Amino acid sequence: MKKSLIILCAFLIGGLISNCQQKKENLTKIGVCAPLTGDQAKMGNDILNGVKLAVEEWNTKGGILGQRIEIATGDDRHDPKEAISVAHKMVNEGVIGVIGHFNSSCSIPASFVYHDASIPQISPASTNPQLTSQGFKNVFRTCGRDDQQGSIGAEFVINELRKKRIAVLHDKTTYGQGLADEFKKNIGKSNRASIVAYEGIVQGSGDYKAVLTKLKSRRPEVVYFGGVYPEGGLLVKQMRELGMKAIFVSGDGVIDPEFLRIAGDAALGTFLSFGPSVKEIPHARHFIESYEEKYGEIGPYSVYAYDAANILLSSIQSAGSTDGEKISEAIHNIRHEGALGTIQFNANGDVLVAPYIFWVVKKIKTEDGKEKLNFVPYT
Ligand code: ABU
Repeated sequence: MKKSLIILCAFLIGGLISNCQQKKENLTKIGVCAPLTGDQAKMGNDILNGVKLAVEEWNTKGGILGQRIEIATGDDRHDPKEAISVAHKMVNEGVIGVIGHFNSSCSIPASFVYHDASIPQISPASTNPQLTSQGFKNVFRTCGRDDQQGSIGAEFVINELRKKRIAVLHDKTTYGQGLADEFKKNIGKSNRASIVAYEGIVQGSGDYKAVLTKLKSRRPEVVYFGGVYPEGGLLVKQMRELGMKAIFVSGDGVIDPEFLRIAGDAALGTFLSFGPSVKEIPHARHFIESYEEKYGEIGPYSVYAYDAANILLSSIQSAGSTDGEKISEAIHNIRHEGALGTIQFNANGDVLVAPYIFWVVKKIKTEDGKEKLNFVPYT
């Protein structure tokens, strides 16, 4: 009796294991890596939601290569060391492609891990030029680059704002300092404006009044900041508290509703470079309706993540394989008609077209007659 009970248990456990394995074999995993907790979690979760939407749509249509698609998440907390651990976790979990990371300081070190494992990596948001300058055939991005962004920033300050005394601040990260340096380099090419201060701040320190007081003494007309919205919001708020009237100009890392929440009315008149409004892109209608219905307000990089996920999945489909090298080759050859319009990649993995415009913070009237701060395309 005891012996037959043991045999029955072994049979049941064996069956369960085999069933689990079978289920796993019927799954294709893709990774999403970004800061999913902490002060940049808003951007990370915008990216995750963009990928989730694409995956849900593919699964509704039957998945990929006859398998259901599952997302493996990696929270790098915008820490480069954590990003490397997360990348190894992705490899161990058997993902066949990664959408991520958000921060250039995470995407770049993680790219070595994905490269060694031949896993395609598409960042929706990492704009530092180095990411696609390493000769890695498996690395791509759907966003633009900071050499473009720094150059149009300088052009805007000189020719549109017509300001001459420029202070530059950065957050000492790969993205923030890289963008600030590109901007500074391009200001330096002109004889119509000069850099009156160049300083680094510490991410997360919260109190920037000492460095801002130093800047104030140089009487800048513009403060250009390379960094992300938690610090951007505090900087402009503290500038106004110190009575600084200089125009605050920054890039794509700052353009998030969280910046407006942190800065409040101090954000008024701030200029930020980013891509054109997704609401103006005819191809984006389906994305906008589906995203808003499922996840609410669209984040700045949600659509870049949605297109990145669709590019990865379409490339797996066209490669007819989960082999990383074959998928990367398919991504290089793709002409993707996505929510952002047509996306194709050059040999380095950069998009062929990445338009930038400037946005300004204004108060707009809401449907219920109230006023709220918002980003408006600058014309
Ligand atoms: N490009 C905006 C911030 C993300 C990064 O490149 O670090």
